[in-house]
Amino acid sequence: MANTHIKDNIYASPLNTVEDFVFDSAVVDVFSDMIKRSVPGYQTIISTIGHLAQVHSQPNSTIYDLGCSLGTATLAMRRSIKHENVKIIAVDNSQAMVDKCNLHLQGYKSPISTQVICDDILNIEIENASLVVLNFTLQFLNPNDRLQLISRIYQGLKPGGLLVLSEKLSFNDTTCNALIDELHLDFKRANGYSELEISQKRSAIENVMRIDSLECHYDRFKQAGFDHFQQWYQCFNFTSMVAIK
Ligand code: GEK
Repeated sequence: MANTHIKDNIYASPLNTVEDFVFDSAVVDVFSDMIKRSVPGYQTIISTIGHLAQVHSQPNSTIYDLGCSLGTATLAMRRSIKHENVKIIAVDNSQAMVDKCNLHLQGYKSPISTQVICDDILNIEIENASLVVLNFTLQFLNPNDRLQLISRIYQGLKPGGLLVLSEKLSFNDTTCNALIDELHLDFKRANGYSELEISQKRSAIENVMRIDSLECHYDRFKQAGFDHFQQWYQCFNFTSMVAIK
């Protein structure tokens, strides 16, 4: 597998103008390093998604990994599923991600049919799903499109089916928000990111990634039709929630 562990130094040198963040080939090359050094608990969340797939996938159903990037969650699920006739559909709208995801998946043998689609997740029909994963993807959608996506996921889930939604959070209390945000920045500093890298990345991503509060996510789950939902993980301002149909 080529180029998977290249160090992220995209924002290490001063830039004249910091453009909006895009998931292009430069990001794809360092993505594995970037996400591990930026998202506290990423590995725990990935392995728990694998475990949830083992326990909650249903025979003769489809699993969706929406915003699959390099396919890390897909791989974790594929390794764990023991049921008959389960297929995985992984979707990302970055062609560079999809190409690398395909390479990544080809590196591991599996009897589970896996389709990687390059498209906007808003265009994907969700049907006969026992598990849908949105692992740090919803935050990149236009806020006006989020409810309709979660509603379509609810409609497409089988009874007992699960949605796993991982997101960066904002907090309504500005004092707490500032403290927890600083804890996250200290996590990035401890992982070797400089002040320049942190501030240039922040400028690049602020128009692209618009984060919601936990209350907003819970309201949206309710509006979409879910009666059962709960955070199962939080570290600083990063959470993973589960909603059950
Ligand atoms: C992981 N889930 O490693 N349609 C399809 N893909 C999209 C869209 C969209 N509208 N918007 C963004 N993306 C992964 C990590 S990364 C999270 C997910 C992060 C894709 C985008 O191209 C990128 O690959 C992914 O969503 C978000 O478990 O970088 O913080």
